[in-house]
Amino acid sequence: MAEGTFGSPEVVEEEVDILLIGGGMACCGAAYEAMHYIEASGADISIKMVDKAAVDRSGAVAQGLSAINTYIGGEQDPADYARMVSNDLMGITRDDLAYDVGRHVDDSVYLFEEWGLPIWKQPGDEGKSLKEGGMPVRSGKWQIMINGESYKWIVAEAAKKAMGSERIQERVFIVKLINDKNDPSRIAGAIGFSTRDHKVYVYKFKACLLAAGGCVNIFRPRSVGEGTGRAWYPVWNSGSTYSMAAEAGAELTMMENRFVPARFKDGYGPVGAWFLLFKAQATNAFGEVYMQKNKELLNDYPPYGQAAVPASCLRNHLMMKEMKEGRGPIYMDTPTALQKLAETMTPKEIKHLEAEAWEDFLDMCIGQAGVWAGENIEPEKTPSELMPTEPYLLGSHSGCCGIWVSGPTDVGAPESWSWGYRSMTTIKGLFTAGDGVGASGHKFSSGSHAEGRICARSMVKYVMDNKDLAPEFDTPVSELVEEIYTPVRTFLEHKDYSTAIDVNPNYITPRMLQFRLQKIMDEYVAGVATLYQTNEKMLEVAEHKLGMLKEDAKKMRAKDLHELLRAWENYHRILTAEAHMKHIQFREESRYPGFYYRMDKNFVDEENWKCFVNSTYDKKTQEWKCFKVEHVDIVDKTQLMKK
Ligand code: SFD
Ligand code: AMP
Repeated sequence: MAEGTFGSPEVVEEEVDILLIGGGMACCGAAYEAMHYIEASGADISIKMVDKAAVDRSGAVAQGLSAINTYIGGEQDPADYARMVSNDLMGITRDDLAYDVGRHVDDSVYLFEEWGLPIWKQPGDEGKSLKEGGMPVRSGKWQIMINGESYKWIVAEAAKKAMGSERIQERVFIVKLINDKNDPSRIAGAIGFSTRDHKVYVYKFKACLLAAGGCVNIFRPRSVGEGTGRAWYPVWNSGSTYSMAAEAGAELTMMENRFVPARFKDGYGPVGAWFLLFKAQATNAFGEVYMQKNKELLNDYPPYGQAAVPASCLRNHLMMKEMKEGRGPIYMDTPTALQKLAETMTPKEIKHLEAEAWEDFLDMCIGQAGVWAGENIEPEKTPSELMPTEPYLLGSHSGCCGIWVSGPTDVGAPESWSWGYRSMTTIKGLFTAGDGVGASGHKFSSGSHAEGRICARSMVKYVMDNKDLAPEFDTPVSELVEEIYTPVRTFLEHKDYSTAIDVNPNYITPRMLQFRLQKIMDEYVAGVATLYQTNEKMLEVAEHKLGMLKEDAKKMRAKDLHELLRAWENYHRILTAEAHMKHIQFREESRYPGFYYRMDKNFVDEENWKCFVNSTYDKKTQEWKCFKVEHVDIVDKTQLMKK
């Protein structure tokens, strides 16, 4: 085949047994574990990993992290963990999935330490690994502190060593999954393009792990103008997981859920270490602690408001009252927290403490340290502003949107929650993990890795059970290539119509289209513009405008490979945004006050809506179907919370 050109890419076709889409925490976990199982099985199973970026620094952990947020340890058990997850997500989670993560997650943390990740230890236990019984420094009940600037590098290295570099393909963006010609409910392949060379890659496989992270940048971000590009969650994760799964016919769940993190303003610095490790308090502009001042608001939301730690959305809800009633800005009172801790410290220890305050951000969110430096903020002297950010869609952090997957069979879950292979979606051969799995949040980095490992086992078993399977594509490759390169053709065909390359009646730039998507979501689907409020009528407008945006999206141009990437990211974002909007429309209550409010149904309705909302998408008719699925508590919640 001749070398590709911009208008005419080379098409590379490959066949493997298992494809891992994504190179983040979940896929790195899967890569490591799969190689063990493949070797142990003695079977000849081929596997490949494909990431749109470079695995060493891709995904949410790209900048590093300063805590591992899920480590069970000896003090509590997986059932406690499932209780916490459920409470934080207002009661609607899959206990079977959370419990399963809970009983596997510590093994991932042991591996991280074995691979060289420095984990803080209690005095006297410095030389002892967690596995040997070393006691970690816990910031909170579930979280442990790490020196994690190189966290992703370390986890990626283990995946690379296990797989071998020849099985890892970087800088290939997967655009579409391909269903099987003989069974539309089975997956047969995926297609994507290189973001460096003029090549389209087509993979045929028996099983696939789709773990391409959550969705960022569907809402207009708070950071605009000179701040554009800053976000809390990784900007590269653009809803590929949810949109590609939906187009393949997989059932989604809880797509109405979102995460609106309270963050240090402008730099998006996470707050966990400040609340939990440094014991700081957040206040309104007058120094009043809103968690105390407004605590009666929690009585509107039993039992989730009554827990020892009220749900994350409710903590936002209490903060937003102050903002709405004009008592902002909101501050993290860093000086008081550091002064209190310093009371019993030597000057050297105080210096160390102040260094840790900076390192928290230098390890995980460098931009926030930049904001501090740029604004002359010394955290021991100056409080920092907090702000609820624009919404993010994710299934692994403090949110739970995602794909409906098959759960474990040994924990007493309803039979309908399990269809044979753990972590398989409702499409045969298509698995997911991490941000991809719906209705089970709070897995974080470690739980996502563990879930990837769980998937690896299932996928190897699936491939071995389906040795004779011969996948066939339901669409000719030439048609798919043509579709993927449409933005390039549009550009080449029309570029000379005008003298300004960005101004042309025949096409729209991906950048402009993204602004339109963000404006629609921000103004009608409960973004920051309306303080996270929407209603039935606003959603109707959003529905109409998103429909028109979908039409115009076909006119996106790509003047180079970078824009081709941006165009398809936008396509994934639009479908994800549409799913989010449809689910909010369907759920006639406000399940997550502080994350979003349907002002026409501004209450939690336990009687009618303590259920999952699932959906399917028909890519031919472009229609969504939302429906209720019964929720069942598997872990006893009556003894919830106060402990
Ligand atoms: O401070 C395609 N997270 C935290 N977890 C913790 O354990 N501790 C913390 O301290 C955490 N905090 C935190 C966290 C994240 C971020 C961004 C910040 C702070 C600033 C959460 C975890 O990082 C998160 O839960 C996991 O990483 C989720 O894992 P996973 O595998 O589901 O997603 P990923 O790691 O982002 O990887 C996605 C991969 O997909 C690739 N990709 N590849 C091919 N084709 C496509 N179309 C693709 N689209 C995406 C990506 O390149 C990437 O490799 S704190 O806030 O609490
Ligand atoms: P964050 O930095 O907000 O992403 O949070 C990191 C971890 O700390 C997550 O497990 C959160 O659930 C937890 N967390 C953050 N803020 C609080 C808080 N005020 N109280 C209890 N847990 C918190």
